[in-house]
Amino acid sequence: MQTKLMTISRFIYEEQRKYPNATGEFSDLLEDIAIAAKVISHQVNKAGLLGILGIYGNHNVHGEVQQKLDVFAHHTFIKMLEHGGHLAVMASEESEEVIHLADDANLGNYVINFDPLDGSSNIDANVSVGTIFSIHRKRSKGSRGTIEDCLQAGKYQVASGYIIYGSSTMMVYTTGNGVHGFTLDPSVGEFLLSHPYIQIPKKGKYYSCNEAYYPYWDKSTQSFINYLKENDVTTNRPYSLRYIGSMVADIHRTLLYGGIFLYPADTLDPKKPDGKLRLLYEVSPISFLIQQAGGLAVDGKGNDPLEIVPTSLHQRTPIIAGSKEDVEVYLNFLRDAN
Ligand code: P6P
Repeated sequence: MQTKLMTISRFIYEEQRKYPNATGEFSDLLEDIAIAAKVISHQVNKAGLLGILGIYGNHNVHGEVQQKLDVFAHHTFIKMLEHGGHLAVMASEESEEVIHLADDANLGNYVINFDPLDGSSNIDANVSVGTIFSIHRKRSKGSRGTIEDCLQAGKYQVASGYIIYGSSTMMVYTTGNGVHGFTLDPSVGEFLLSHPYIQIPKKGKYYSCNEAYYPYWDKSTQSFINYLKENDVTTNRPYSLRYIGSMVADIHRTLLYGGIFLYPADTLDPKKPDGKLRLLYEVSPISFLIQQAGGLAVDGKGNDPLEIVPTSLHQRTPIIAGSKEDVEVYLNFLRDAN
């Protein structure tokens, strides 16, 4: 049965009506994100045609070469959000320090941490990339937010989500009342509700990780991966490996098809003792969303990543996330090892 035709604006408004005291500020912020997503989607989808592929030349805070689209997405997000009057401060993967709003910007009560174009090293190969965002309420006293407003534990998020720029552009987000997916209809320029109340399958048949780093992983993670590859039809093994190397794409498939995504700590690699993914704008928002979809998300010690109190904007955290039963098997291996 066709779900009723509902735009993201209508959906956000209907959700807001459930909260009679809502001012509409949060709704407007979500709408601004959807507009920014359309602008970035338009640019990403024509990237190969405009000669804007290729290396921008600068390096971001992690020493990674900035792709032109990375820079475009970063500036677009800031430009589309800073004058809406809903934000007090922002943090971006592409900026070493927090981003204070323009002097003439109206200030609001929310804070956004975002990865403007995750997976961007794949852009030239036309692989799906994505934007990831995490929203908190401002806690500091002053009207202009501070870095402390960005460094809140993930359990205090009021919303998180991603936009995936793939065969179609989708915006998937949660505000703590389930996970909902909207597909962009380019013919009308609207995000339409296509995946209401997404629930991740209890168990999957895919595992998703970069096995090249297997030698660097702890013993329990190595044993878990070996377990998934053993032949045992009673437990639907061996699993299949699906790894795109673009977190939003790997997570989107895991959310819809089930299975488990892992970016463990590379314990033997001094460059990545806490893995590669960043807590504020990758691990926290994705963990919140996976948990809201009925899945499980843990860090390398089996703890809830949403409990971690961040100490720096770009700190990294291992993440193991996906179908509840698959992550529970991982946790059993972790407990058996300790
Ligand atoms: P590796 C992309 O560069 C990214 O930040 C994530 O999107 C992705 O999950 C990960 O890095 C891939 O890292 O080490 O497998 O290349």
